[in-house]
Amino acid sequence: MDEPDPAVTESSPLEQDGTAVSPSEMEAATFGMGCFWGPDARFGAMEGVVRTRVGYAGGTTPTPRYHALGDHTEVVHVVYDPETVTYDELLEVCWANHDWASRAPKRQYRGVVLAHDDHQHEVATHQRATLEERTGQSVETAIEPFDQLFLAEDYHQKYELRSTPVVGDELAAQYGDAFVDSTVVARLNGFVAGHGTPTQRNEVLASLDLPPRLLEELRRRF
Ligand code: MHO
Repeated sequence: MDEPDPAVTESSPLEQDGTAVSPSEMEAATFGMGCFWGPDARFGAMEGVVRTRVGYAGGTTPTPRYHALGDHTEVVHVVYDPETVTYDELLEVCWANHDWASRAPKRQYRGVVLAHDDHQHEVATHQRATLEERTGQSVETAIEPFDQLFLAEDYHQKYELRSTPVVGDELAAQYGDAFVDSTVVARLNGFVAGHGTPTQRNEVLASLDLPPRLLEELRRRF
């Protein structure tokens, strides 16, 4: 599969002020940070992130699956609005949330920044150098050009939310195919994992058109 087109969002994502963001203004970022469930939730809760997906990348094996990864690595693929969140900020989150100082025993879990363009490559290289200077430790995380993303199986997408009792199944049913790509679902996935602020949570909950009982259940999980 080719790199997912950032234009394939479930609908025009809304900014805080309610103005729609044009998909053409979106950018994508891809990081390998160990098991992809955690990063999916962490980035999903961030303002400016409009979509998260987990998948396999960074290798050459033609059609990786979870149980036949070949030389690929688990990654999170993030689509974001650069006017709200910068690549620099996403990268900071990447360094802060994976073990960049060690080489993972399995390639499946290696740390890798897959740069989508020269700018991302430069920013990542610069941040890596700064990190090494600041800590005196050498960074084992690789910086490589992004090639393509192979979408992971459905049960890995928004794993934290999907595995939350009752609400996971109900939301998956409510959203259907939009579950994986939805901005709101990405946020909820982050919130059930403990990310986000009370203000963010309330805003998202207030925007949801869901049965009151489901809203109440969700609220209990944050
Ligand atoms: N097997 C590990 C990681 C899963 S991850 C999608 C676990 O169950 O926590 O590689």
